Amino acid sequence: MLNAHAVHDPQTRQTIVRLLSSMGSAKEINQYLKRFSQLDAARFAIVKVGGAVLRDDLDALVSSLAFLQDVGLTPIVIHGAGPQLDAELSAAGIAKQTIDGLRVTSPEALAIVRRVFHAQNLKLVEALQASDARATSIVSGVFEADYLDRERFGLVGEVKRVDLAPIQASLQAGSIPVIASLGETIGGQILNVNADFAANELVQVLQPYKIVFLTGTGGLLDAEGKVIDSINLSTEYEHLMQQSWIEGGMRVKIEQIKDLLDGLPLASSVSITRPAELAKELFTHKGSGTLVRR
Ligand code: X2W
Repeated sequence: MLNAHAVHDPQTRQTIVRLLSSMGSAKEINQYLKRFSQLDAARFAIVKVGGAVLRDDLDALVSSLAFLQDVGLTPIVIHGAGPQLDAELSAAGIAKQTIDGLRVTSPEALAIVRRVFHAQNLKLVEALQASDARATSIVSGVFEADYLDRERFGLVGEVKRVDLAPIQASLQAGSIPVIASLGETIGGQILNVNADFAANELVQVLQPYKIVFLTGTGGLLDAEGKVIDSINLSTEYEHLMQQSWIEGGMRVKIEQIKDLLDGLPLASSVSITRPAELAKELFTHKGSGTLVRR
């Protein structure tokens, strides 16, 4: 299934190039459009959106995603809700406890986790629809999970299997699948799944061309706090990991991206950028955030 029928129409293509002309040359934009339009719909892009982006940058997120749909490309969106969960759980008097960055989730907390995930999912879907984009809310039926370690984490899931049916149905209708990172056991118990982990599982199954992490920082930052343009893991990984300025969180992130890319075709790449710069990152050589290749 080709997803980019609109991109094949010369008039649409001209309009797109005009819209993007402030970002790059017509030649390069056309090159990218052509490449993306030749991919199977499910293999174009997986876009991970953190809860902080849903809170702080919803308008830019919605217009960037709607723009992709206008040009005939349908990204798969998976989102978290970390800061919203912090706020709602704290309001309910539930103290935050994390182990290795994962939220220990009691039955009492899970009820709130579910409610918040559903609310955040609907917020994004409704905002997309209000911008005339087609989007489908998917809050269950994708991630079959098992308890990560019930003793330590409580109701936290580790993804065991990904069911693509709901995603494929949405893509076939030309609608952006908007997926919450909730899992369920075979027995039907809902579990809290870290959104980066869930995104990585989706990536392994779908093997997309582009993996995009949308963040507020706009990329990985160097010692001076400037966005690093690109990282070529095959030549730079060892050197980069020896740098003293790479602190813990960033080190983990780079390791995770390396693991992710190791399982993908060489042509696939990871981009970390901010919502407003998504098109620039996808359609120009220069890009906007940090591009990581292997
Ligand atoms: C995460 C799920 C939300 C998430 C949590 O409870 O915070 C676990 O830690 P962001 O905004 O993408 O960080 N789950 C088990 O990952 O959201």
